[in-house]
Amino acid sequence: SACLDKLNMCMNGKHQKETPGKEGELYNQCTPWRDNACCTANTSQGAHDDNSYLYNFNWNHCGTMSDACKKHFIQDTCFYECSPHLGPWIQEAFEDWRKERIIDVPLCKEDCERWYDDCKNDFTCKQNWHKGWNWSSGINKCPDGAQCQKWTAIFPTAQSMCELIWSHSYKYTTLSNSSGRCMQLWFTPPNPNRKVAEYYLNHAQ
Ligand code: FOL
Repeated sequence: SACLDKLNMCMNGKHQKETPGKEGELYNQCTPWRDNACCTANTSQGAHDDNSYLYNFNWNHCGTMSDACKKHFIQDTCFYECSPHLGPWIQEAFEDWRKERIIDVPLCKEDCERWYDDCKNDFTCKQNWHKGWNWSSGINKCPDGAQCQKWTAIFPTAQSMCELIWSHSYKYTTLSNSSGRCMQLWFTPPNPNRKVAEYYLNHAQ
């Protein structure tokens, strides 16, 4: 394979492109990545759909997810699928549906706190949304024994949500957007995350 540029690469997940590059028409919340993206236009569209073809994932597994909450999951999907600057946190995954995953990406406090705040009146039945669902209908439903509960009963803190929901894709930090030491889900171009990746690449984690 080509020489690996850890500051500009795509993870070998399920939908990411092989190499990052310009995309003319990314959809809605994914548009900030269009200058340099690991997602295609189709993937960016899918990021906005309920039960989308990406993972058939059902956000509404405990009643309809609020729009305020859902917008953060859409942004997380854009970040996960489109980011070309995750190199320092990419590791081998031992799952059937992807070869690589991200671990402990330092997430800016603002992004995690607002995400939690906008979801705290919603409901869910599980802490880890990667594993253990009932897929018998084709989309994920709560498995036997997992009751729908208030968000705050499942995730007592913003940190628990950000770290546990995608099995430690993210690490909670108390760093703010302006620190240049944490990754932002929400930004206006140019993508501020390249410099953050550069920093962590040069500083042992
Ligand atoms: N966002 C972030 N930030 N990190 C991620 O790792 C991530 N992953 C997804 C979406 N956004 C993300 C993908 N989500 C299954 C469930 C969720 C999912 C992908 C796949 C799923 O099929 N779960 C099965 C187990 C599959 C297996 O591990 O073999 C299950 O038991 O529910």
